Amino acid sequence: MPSEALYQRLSEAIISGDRNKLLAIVEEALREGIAPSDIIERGMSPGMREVGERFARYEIYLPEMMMAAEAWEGAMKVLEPRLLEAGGGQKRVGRVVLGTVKGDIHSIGKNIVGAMLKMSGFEVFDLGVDVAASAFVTKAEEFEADIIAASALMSTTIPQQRSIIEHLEARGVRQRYCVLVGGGSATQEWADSIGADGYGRTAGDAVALALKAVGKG
Ligand code: B12
Repeated sequence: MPSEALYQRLSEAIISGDRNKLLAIVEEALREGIAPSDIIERGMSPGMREVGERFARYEIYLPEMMMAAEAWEGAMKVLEPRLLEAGGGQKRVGRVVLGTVKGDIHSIGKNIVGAMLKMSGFEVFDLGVDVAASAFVTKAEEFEADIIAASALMSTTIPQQRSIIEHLEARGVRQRYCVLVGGGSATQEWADSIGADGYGRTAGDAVALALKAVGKG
């Protein structure tokens, strides 16, 4: 079956929140030789975007959005090890502290960014979700990170990305770290306005920016 049709079916399975169906299509796509990153970015992500749009139009509600997220997480149990395998044997290129900002529990995009960074040879310390700005900074110092990567999906939580930069400035260590921002609410303009070092629309962008930050891009 051509890949486009498979991407379409992956997207539909996310929209319907059907975990078993999604898993079956993911297995099929892997058998067809489609790369795990394409299954995620070209198949599942457009489905999840559509879920968000339907939620915003009140066509679906929180339970449907949760089912879509659960289906996604089920598929990632199969896909994440494959992603890491694809990058196997990479030399350690740098260290990243990653998290979703305070007040925000969206983890899916952050987890993909983490998996893709690991696949590209980064050591990643994932702080999880709902992470205080100060915790990003404390962990970056402890972990001797090169990069702080912060995800924010809501208009109410995006100011937390600026707080991270303010905390770095207050501790006099702003220049020591490359700060990358992303997630549904972030834009390039936003990143520029808060003095971040980079904005990425996709996990692929996150990797490209991170490699550039450690002089490997
Ligand atoms: C799934 C989902 C949920 C799930 C999350 C499950 C989980 N484990 O993550 C659940 C059901 C729990 C949920 C809850 C809520 N949600 Co919600 N959710 C979504 C949805 C549909 C998809 C998000 C997602 O996973 N997308 C797929 C991933 C792959 O995309 P992504 O996160 O954008 O990440 C990619 C890029 O942005 C980038 N990236 C991400 N992070 C980073 C970081 C860096 C450094 C870089 C460089 C790049 C990068 O790379 C990723 C891969 O390409 C979005 C809609 C949307 N379009 O975003 C709404 C959405 C984010 N949610 C929304 C809302 C309102 C809520 C709730 C408040 C609902 C409620 N009434 O309770 C709660 C929030 C609770 C909280 N305090 O956080 C709104 C936010 C509105 C706004 N603009 O402020 C949205 C936009 C829906 C909408 N259109 O209204 N949600």
